[in-house]
Amino acid sequence: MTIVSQREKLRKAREFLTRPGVALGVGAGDALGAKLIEKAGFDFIWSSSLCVSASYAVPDANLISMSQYCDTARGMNEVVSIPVIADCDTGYGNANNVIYAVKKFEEAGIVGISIEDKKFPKDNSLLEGGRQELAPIDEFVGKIKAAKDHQQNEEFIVIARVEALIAGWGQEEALQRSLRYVEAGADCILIHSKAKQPDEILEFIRNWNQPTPLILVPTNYPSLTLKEVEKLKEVKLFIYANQPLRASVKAQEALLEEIKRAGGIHTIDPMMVPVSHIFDLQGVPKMKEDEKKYLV
Ligand code: SPV
Ligand code: MG
Repeated sequence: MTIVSQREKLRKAREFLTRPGVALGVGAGDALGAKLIEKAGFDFIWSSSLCVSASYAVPDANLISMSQYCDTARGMNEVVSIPVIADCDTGYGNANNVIYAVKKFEEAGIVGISIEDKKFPKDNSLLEGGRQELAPIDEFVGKIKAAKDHQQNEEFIVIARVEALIAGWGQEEALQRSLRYVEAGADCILIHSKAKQPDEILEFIRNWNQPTPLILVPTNYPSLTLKEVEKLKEVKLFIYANQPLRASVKAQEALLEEIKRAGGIHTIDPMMVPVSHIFDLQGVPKMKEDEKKYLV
């Protein structure tokens, strides 16, 4: 990895919001996952609350602490040269918690945070029967202002994530909330939907006649392709939030089943990468070069 400064990452991330086209991010739950995403050529890492909490095998419901999320995001940032945007749920409490989170995530080299307008503790937005209670608008406006007033780097991005469609409160509510959050200083609006088709998202976008960029997370409506999103000039970031996590669980379950079935590990080579591949991902070649220079 070439070492890229936080300043350069911030600059790159800001560019995503203004340059033509759509920047593509993928969700990670740890540093190794982040590295794979960078290697595959994506534009940025989404430090996903779902993926990070899944790495602890606990529900995505604010059970682990802000420090655990932040340390994980820091670990990702340390091994990639593309920007890391952190999913900070509702900001881990009230506006005081948001102020502290901004300080800690900025110190960790993160280029931006997303906070969502649900009540703390939140439930995952895609959870069937999950608690999708929205916070009062003014309370969330306070959080956005608190974040913007306390960021140290001018380019740091504060994303207001609107959960009105997730909560079933409708387009009007989603639009009204988004406008208030933009007024409060949000740099982008992440408009989330759990509908199985992109219709409600497309309706929202049609009504969005603001210069503030939109962000989409198409997990539940995968029929919306990048090609189609590129035609929607309002959308600047597109996030595949959890697909590598789900693929790796599937791969690991299949492998474990095969080991049990075969009564040994003699059949599973085609299901794995060689250990040398893991060494490469860990940066062993660079360590060996360093050893030649510095070990006597
Ligand atoms: C995440 O990746 O943690 C997200 C997206 O917040 S979602 O799981 O769709 O809520
Ligand atoms: Mg999340």
